Amino acid sequence: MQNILNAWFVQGMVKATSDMWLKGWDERNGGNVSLRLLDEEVQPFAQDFYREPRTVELTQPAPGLANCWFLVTGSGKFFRNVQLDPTDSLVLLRVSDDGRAYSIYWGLSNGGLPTSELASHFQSHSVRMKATNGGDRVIMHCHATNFMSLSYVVDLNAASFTRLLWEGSTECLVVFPDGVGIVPWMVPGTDGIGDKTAEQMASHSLVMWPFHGIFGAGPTLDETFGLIDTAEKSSEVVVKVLSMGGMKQSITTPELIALGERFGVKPWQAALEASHPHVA
Ligand code: 2HA
Ligand code: ZN
Repeated sequence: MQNILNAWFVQGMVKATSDMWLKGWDERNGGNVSLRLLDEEVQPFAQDFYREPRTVELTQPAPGLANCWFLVTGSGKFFRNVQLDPTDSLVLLRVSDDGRAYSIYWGLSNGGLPTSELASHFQSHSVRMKATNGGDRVIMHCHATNFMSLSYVVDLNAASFTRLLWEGSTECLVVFPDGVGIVPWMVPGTDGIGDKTAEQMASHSLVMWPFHGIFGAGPTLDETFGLIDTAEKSSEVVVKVLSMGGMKQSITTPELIALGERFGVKPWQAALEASHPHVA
């Protein structure tokens, strides 16, 4: 029998959170990650489950996630400490039959609850599961520094912001052809911001929370980390470019179209057509 600490999903979560900490995206208890798991993936570790799982009501029912398993970061836990004590920092939970509650099967060894952003995660999982035919299994939130910096200086318009990031690095259009959605500033940790985030997740794999951070969705921890890393890299380039006085030249619309054709992706039309005020 294998120890759950060696499971690919616990090891993967340790790596993702440690890398995110090292990137400087997750100060203190900033950030949260959830990974949807299949019954056959978790059952081999059932000997490590609590005999009497603790059950907690959801603030908002999630019928679309009934019986789904999730590995989630714990509320108030520091990403820099996940690698030191995964059993305290992470939680393996299962949504109930009726989608109104969840039960804690492993983790949070000193008590506590899953991330305060569970509403945003669950609502986004429901939407992304449908949008990708079950392909997306990860929701990741962090305070990516350059990405959130840009929210103070750009127009908070999803199409023009997407266009700006596509121009900030040639690979961006290929990595996130559906662009970046934006929600208004809202109080975090609420069902309301969860609703708005999930609404954007219907058509974008990335969502900006202005003056706060980013939400990303993807099929694996690696892919979702890479998605956010790519948006953050482009944001860093754009921050440097703006700091040096702005763009003198950039990738053109026909060049963006050619890029999409070469790599077989369909870029978000509104962003292709958008302009942004940053080219000199
Ligand atoms: O978990 O990042 O948005 C702390 C946060 C809240
Ligand atoms: Zn946050």
